[in-house]
Amino acid sequence: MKQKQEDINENKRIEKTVYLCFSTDIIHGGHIAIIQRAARLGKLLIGLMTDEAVATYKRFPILSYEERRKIIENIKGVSEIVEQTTLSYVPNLLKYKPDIVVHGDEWKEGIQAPVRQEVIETLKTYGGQLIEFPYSDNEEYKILEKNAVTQLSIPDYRRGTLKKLIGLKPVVTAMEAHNGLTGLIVEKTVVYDQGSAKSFDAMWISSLCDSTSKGKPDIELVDMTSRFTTINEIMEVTTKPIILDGDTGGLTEHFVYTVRTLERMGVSAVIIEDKKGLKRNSLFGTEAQQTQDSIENFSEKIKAGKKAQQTDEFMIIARIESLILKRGVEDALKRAFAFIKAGADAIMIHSKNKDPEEVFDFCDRFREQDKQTPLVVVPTTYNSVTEEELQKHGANIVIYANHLIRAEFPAMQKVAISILKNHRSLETDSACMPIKEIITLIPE
Ligand code: SPV
Ligand code: MG
Repeated sequence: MKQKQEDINENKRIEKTVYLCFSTDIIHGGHIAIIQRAARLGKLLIGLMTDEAVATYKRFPILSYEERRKIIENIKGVSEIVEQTTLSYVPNLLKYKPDIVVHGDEWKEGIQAPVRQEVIETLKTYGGQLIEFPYSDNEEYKILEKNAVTQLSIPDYRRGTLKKLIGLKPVVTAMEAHNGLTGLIVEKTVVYDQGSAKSFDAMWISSLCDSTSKGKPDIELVDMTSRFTTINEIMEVTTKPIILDGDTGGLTEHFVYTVRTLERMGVSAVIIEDKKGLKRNSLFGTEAQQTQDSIENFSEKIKAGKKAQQTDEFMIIARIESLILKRGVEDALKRAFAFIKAGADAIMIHSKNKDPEEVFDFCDRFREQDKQTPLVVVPTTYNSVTEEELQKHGANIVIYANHLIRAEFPAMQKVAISILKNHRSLETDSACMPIKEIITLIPE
């Protein structure tokens, strides 16, 4: 009789489907314990987050989806693995209708709370159940995660993450950073909206912002040694891939050294623009005297850089200034194909028009002939365009080139003015972040 009851229980157990989402790439005892507990409730379906989903909400995964899948499918108790492509569980819950969703109870608070709420509401629609296990705050596991972050900042790992992201995401976004603090903002800012997460994928070390933060004009006056110091400062406290605005690249004889240094540092890409002589910021357009380099000279510079390059992951990106200098889309296309022939890994097309039409035109015509080479765009002046629209026209990387410094300057100036006017700081206190908050930004 006892045997029979156990059989019935066993059958009931098998009937239930249990869903457990996994995003981690460091599998430890805590994960095994939760898998075992979940498996006791029924047939265990693991929703394994894709690399893109993990990279967007947490950090770049050290182990790829495939590697993680191989490990998890061999853990006792796991019946099946399915892809979870978003932070939100909803698409998978509606698709697989698991009877039970299992999670640690730590997600009741903080960034995951809206994701949890969505799970509860979706389960309600078909009579599913959420089971939460008490979360154990194990110090050892926290150290493992810290070590993973350290590993991500190692040059040999960091360098390749840009190429990987281009392969993973429909569009890669980069935000400018000009010091450790702005680097931390790019690294850590995440926005959660309806169960999805969005953060910047990469950092742009702008010549304009690096120069401006030093109170200098953007004319290649801040030398490479100083630019390397800025990069280093940012790298020390962040892990996301770095794209350097390399201005004109300087003399070809100098550029080859720059390439090697950047690779050694773990920078992912350098973008050099096809200008020569005294470089002025592109947003001056034709108001400033600027000279475009010849296709031949610039191609030679690219070729030399590619020859000097030691790793496969580093990218040399050619930036075309034809639209800035009002030479038209035809000239820009001619240059793009010549620079790719010279070895450029991607093309950046720049424009200072208010609307994106000429950039769209360039991208569409470029994509008619080349479906592969990544395209980079910088929508500073044509800023009503969305990332999705740019992506539809074939753009792969969208750079927000100068926004943090432009936000910083007026905010600081306003505070300075208020203190001068009031002879005290009380009136401006609400415009300043409390010290308690600002220190939470800084890693220990
Ligand atoms: C920079 O950010 O320094 C750039 C982009 O080169 S732009 O300022 O638009 O020329
Ligand atoms: Mg620049």
